[in-house]
Amino acid sequence: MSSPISSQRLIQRIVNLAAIGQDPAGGITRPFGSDADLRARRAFQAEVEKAGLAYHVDAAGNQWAVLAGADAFAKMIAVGSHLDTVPHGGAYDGSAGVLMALEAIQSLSVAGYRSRHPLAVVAFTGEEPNPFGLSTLGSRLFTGRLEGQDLLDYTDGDGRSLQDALKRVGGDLSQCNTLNPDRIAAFIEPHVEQSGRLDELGLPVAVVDQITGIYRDQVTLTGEQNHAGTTPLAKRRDALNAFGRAVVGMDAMLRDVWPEWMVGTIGQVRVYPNAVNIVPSEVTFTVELRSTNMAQLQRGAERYREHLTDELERWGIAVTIRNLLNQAPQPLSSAIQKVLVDSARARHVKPPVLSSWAGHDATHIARRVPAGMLFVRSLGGKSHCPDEESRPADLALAAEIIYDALIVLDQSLEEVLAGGAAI
Ligand code: HGY
Ligand code: MN
Ligand code: MN
Repeated sequence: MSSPISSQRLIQRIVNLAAIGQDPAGGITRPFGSDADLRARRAFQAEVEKAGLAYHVDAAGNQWAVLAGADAFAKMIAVGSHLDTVPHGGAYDGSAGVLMALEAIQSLSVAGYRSRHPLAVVAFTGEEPNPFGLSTLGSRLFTGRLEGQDLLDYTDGDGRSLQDALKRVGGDLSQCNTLNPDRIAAFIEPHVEQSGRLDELGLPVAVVDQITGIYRDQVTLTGEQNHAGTTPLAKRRDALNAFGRAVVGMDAMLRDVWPEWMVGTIGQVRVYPNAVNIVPSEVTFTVELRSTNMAQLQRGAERYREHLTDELERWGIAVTIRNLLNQAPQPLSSAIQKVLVDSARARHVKPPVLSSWAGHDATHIARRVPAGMLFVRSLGGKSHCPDEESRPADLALAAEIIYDALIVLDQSLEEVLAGGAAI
């Protein structure tokens, strides 16, 4: 199937967006609510308007670019991802998905395709962890997994209000109860793979069958602040020393019990008072576990919690644990997987079906709407780092597959969704 996808336009947009939020310390830092986030949103809006699509922002701050459909009663078919980044992140996570979606829908418009359904590009608000401690914010508000009313008093560590941050990008927590995911009939999230499986297989794209579960805690270890020279080893209650035991204990548990089934990360640490000649009295850190098996995820969480408490309380360290997230793995629509596989095959590519060990907005959308994901090869399997890279030809191919899949969904949505499985 031919298409007017412009690889050059797609790559130029990725390059332009990557210039926003460049961090002098490395990579791109564009968290939700930052000036860089605001600038990226404006740049996306400008591209949407240039492409001739109708633009609006919903109460969750999600940005929508819509190509109108012929049937006034037909539900929308949406494609997209997110524009925010992790600290010191790369140019492809999220952004490439939004821009592949824009390229596909703009190309349908350029080709004069008259769709029955409205076709929409969506850029969800704040997919990555942010200072408010709420990742996948836009998709959770959109699907009612988070209630805007419950978050009106929410602030970040510096006392800035979530409502103010959301209003700055055109949203409003008090209006989120008007959001209605049922006006969407199907959703596809194109995304870079972020791991090295496709690169190792020498394949450009994959179709995703499920998205990992994610469990997150914030842990505080409290010992006692004292003089680094005058406090004998036997009398110390050193919170940082205890933290070291916690790290080694969690790593040993993961390697012994679940080498294939679970990964775990301690990614954020704060030490108090963090001075060269003081025994540290407090360490706060995050623990994250991921598994595609919910029972394993729960067992892993229980085991690390037990280990931490048993091991560290013996050393006179108080352990406080606050759960931040306990998100189940999410299967994706087998009907949409099939459309994506068939569309790839029509372009002479046989995509493998892979599970995602990264989290995505599609997790939340899939709970309400038939949803699928298309992965694009990440070179060297690098992500959440400045070295993230995908080939222009792979990205353009993925945009073509999305282009074709949108036509199939638009023309035969009911049959596709009724057809279900069998890839
Ligand atoms: O953390 C994640 O897996 C995602 O990249 N937000
Ligand atoms: Mn990410
Ligand atoms: Mn992402």
